[in-house]
Amino acid sequence: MPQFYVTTPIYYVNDEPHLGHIYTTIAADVLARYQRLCGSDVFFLTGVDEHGLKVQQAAEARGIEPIELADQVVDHYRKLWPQLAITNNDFIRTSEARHKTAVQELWRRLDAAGAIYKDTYEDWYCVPCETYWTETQLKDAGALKELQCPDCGRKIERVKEESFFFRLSAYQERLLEHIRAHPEFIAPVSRRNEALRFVEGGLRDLSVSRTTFSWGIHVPDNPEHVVYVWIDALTNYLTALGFPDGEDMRYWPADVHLIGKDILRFHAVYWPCMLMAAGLPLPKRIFAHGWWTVEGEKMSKSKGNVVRPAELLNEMDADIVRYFLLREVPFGHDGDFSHIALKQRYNTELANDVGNLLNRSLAMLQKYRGGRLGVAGEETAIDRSLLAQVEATQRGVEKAMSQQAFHEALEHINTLVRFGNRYVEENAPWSLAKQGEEARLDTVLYHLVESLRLIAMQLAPFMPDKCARMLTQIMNREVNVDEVNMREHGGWGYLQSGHVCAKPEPVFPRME
Ligand code: ME8
Repeated sequence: MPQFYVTTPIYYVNDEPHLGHIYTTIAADVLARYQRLCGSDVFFLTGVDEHGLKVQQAAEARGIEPIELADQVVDHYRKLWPQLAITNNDFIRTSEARHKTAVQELWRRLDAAGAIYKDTYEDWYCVPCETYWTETQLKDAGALKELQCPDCGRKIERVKEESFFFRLSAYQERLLEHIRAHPEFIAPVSRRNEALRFVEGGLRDLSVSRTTFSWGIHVPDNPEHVVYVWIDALTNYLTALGFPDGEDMRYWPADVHLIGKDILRFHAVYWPCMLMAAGLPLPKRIFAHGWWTVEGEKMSKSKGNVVRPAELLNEMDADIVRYFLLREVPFGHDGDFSHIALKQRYNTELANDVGNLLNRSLAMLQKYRGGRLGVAGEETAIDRSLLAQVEATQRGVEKAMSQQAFHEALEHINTLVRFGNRYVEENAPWSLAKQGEEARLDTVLYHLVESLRLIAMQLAPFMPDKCARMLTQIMNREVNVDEVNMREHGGWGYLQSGHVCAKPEPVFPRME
């Protein structure tokens, strides 16, 4: 059975879940569900990043211990994911014992490979980004005078301490070769170019330990030094598989790390170099998605416009959020979240197109045949076109999903849905009924219902609950989408003549 390992970033526990967090996690869930549908053995990982100065400071500001803050935020994540129909196989917390084992083991390997050395560090540090900056980098970014972080614009601070360093510079050439030889390694292309430019600009050894705070994992046999939070965080992708010798290590290397564009450098530069140093295979792909604005504005706490998932879920079904986020914006681009756009997408593509096709098809089947499918007779040109369209959709979706082009997958499905509605108009089953063309009527109704079944299957990774309801009406029994799979159910002709469908019930009522 093919294996598929997909990950999300692990989210900092200094903030409650927001739109950005659910975006990556929903995308990862759709990939995981799609791969399961296609028969892969899937490992889907998400979790939280609990260590580092940023979390320590957030806890101090609340007058609690970092672990208490983490426990609170973890609770929210654990409650949220099922509400969004997220089917992660594991949820990692970096405060867990298994993670300490993995981080320290990775450290030992880096050390044994000669990739770690001790030196003194004096530089600038951005706490919100947990990123170091040299004076040259600040000067180049025009940020030296104001002492602002070139990435986030917030205040940076001077740090001077003894530190362990990772010989990042030693892996520069190998990394360049790897990126050049594997065009699919970093996506989309704009991010691949960005990573290439960064590496070509020269890699500087990376400070990978801190002595000025304690909230983290200490360096093996060296309790004064805490492992740099990004080294700690990135290792989570191995921890969950039981690194170093757990059975689930068979899922490594990851098929895709989904991340946001702001954390590209850590995943596309630091992480591969660490893995090379440790003698581990590199992930097959790193996909960096874009950022959402909200009603045209940057999302920020100070503006008070942060989209909180709990509020969204009060207003609408999780499936609608899932559909909108992956349909509205090509994955990899920035986009804008607006209630008007969401309502428009929903009403046109789901209520009008999918909902209408389902309702009218099942309603006609009820009206003319009491819900019972007849024998599909001789095929005409338009039937063959519909079948060709079904097959083209399945192929198109497969290709799009292999590239994380969710919006394209959905466009393929929507094209088929629109074709289905045209098929209804052109065949006018109501006229066939009136004229007593019984055989043709049976053929047309069969084609409609069988297409709908396959449409629901293709849409199921995106909208598991809505599609379960579609399939339940079509199959006339409770359908668990997790048990549906392409091999058994993905071919045309699964529905047999004589099968009785349920009465239609609206799955996509119009949004007012
Ligand atoms: O970066 N639109 O955690 P994090 C889209 N702990 N995505 C957004 C967004 C927006 N407006 N705002 C934030 C971390 N994000 C680290 C990761 S992984 C080993 C460690 C995304 O909680 C952002 O791009 O700050 C990032 O991918 C994710 O939220 C997590 O951010």
